Amino acid sequence: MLRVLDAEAEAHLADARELLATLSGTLTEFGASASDQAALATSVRQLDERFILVVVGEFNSGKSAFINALLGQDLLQEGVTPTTGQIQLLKYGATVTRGTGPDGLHVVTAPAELLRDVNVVDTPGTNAILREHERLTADFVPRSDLVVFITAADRPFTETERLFLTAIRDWGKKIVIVVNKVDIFSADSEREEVLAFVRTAARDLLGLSPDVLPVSARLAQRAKHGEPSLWGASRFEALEQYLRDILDAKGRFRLKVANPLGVALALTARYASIASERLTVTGEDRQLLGDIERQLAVYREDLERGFELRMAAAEKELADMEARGHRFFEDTLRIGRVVDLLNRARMQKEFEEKVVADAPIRVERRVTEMIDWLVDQDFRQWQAVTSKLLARQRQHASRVLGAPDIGGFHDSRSRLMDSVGREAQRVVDTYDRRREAELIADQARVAVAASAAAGGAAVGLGTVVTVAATTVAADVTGLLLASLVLGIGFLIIPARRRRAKAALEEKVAALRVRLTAALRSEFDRAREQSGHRLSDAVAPYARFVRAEERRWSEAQAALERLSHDAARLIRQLETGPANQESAIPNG
Ligand SMILES: Nc1nc2c(ncn2[C@@H]2O[C@H](COP(=O)(O)OP(=O)(O)OP(=O)(O)O)[C@@H](O)[C@H]2O)c(=O)[nH]1
Ligand SMILES: [Mg+2]
Repeated sequence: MLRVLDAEAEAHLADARELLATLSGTLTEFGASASDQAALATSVRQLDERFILVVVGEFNSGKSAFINALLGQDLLQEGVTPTTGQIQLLKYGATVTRGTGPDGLHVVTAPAELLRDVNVVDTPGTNAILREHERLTADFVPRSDLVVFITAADRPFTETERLFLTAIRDWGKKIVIVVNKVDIFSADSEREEVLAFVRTAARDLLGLSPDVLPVSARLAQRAKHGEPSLWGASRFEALEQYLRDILDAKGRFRLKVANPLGVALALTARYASIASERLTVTGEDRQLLGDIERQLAVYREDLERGFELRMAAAEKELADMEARGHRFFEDTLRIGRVVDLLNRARMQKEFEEKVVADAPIRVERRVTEMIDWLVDQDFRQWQAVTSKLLARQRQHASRVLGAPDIGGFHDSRSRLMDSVGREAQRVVDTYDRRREAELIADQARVAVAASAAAGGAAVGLGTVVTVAATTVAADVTGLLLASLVLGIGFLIIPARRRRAKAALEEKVAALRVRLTAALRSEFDRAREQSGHRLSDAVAPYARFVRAEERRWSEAQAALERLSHDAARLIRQLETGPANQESAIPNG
């Protein structure tokens, strides 16, 4: 059970426990891996357990020999080849016993003073051949309160040791480096050279300067077993003093509480980086959605401009017809042609041939072109959106390959993108431009005919134009006839001509208004529909991106707060109550 030294220490402990509980909740909420959650839970549980000092380092560096020397007993097997194959937990006992603990660890008990306050753990050495040994050790590190890292003076700081230190440094453990086997040096300068080398390497690797202590475990063992003269050369006195200093009740409290906080720091950093990776993804997704949105806006503008142009072409056909009408009236409505004028049927036929001519067909063709173009534009939009979605999916898929998918984010995201992309692709694949065009054309015809008061029947556009134009012919010729019959033709012909032209202008203008209005409203409707269909298609993806973005930025903020609090608590522990208050005796 962790000894609480005073009220302030108690407060720190309570703060730490609260923070750890909050972090645990946050990790659960964001789907942290089971092993990370277990690591946190273990480190919290450890607050109530005995202090654990773990000895790690490359095989043959003398870890077992170091522990034997420290405890003054030959408890552990030593050897020149990889020797320790299991985690060995050493704890206090009145006699030496060996057995297996409930968690499968080898447990050795011994009557050694140090073991009254501290459990010591010997670990299999790290090296490139026995990966399994290394994993056992790495897995055990989160459970420790203090890590004694042993490197051999004859092979100081090997590559494996560097890699191992890198792997464990994020757990935020206090690490002490021991350079063992310093008895191999014949000159002090050689030893100092190695120590300087190890200090620099450790600082480069850990970003801080851990304590580095030189010892000879072999000489210390011999000193404790009847050759006291070797004690000085073993340099063990300084090491034992160092351990006594940091492992008194205050020191143990500090390290104990700092330990789960270190784990908390490591986990908050890990998940903050996951959150920021998620936010990068959702940020890019949002950019893509913005791209699509902008593209749709440009598309709408293009449609608008294109519509105006195409509408102008249709109107030009009407204007041409009007111009032909003017010429016709100029040529026809004159005194010399009075006899012709009296033949109403002939006049009308001539008007239709010369003025109306192929205007209905041409207008109809223009409108058909317009609709085809509209449908084509719609199709292109689908293609563009689809290819954007597919490209994003490919780009992303290649990046997340093999990365752990915390909370199933990538999984559900790619499933969603898949279905959205597939749906868009399906639209593209089955897009029937002919049919789409016919639908719009039909509706346009109905609209034009209805506005032309043609009884709502779906007559062709050409028919509408024909009807309008021939009504002009009928009206004009009808008026003329009446005047001519009265015998005052020569007086009224110029006036009639003017009126005929005006009537034609009026009719054509009315026709133009009807045509434009009907086509405009049909066009607007088709455009809206196409826009909606496209945005509906990407809507689920957009919703997902918004929700995930919110979720992960909340996670990021929560983790940042927790990390900040953990760092503050660790600082307080370092400078806080344990330094001011009187120590309570060990027990
Ligand atoms: N010269 C010298 N040799 C030592 C010293 N300490 C240990 N050795 C020797 O180094 C070899 C390895 O020692 P161990 O204690 O078995 O090393 P270990 O780190 O536990 O090795 P593994 O269990 O295989 O990981 C043994 O032959 C020890 O006798 C020392 O201080 N000086
Ligand atoms: Mg060993």
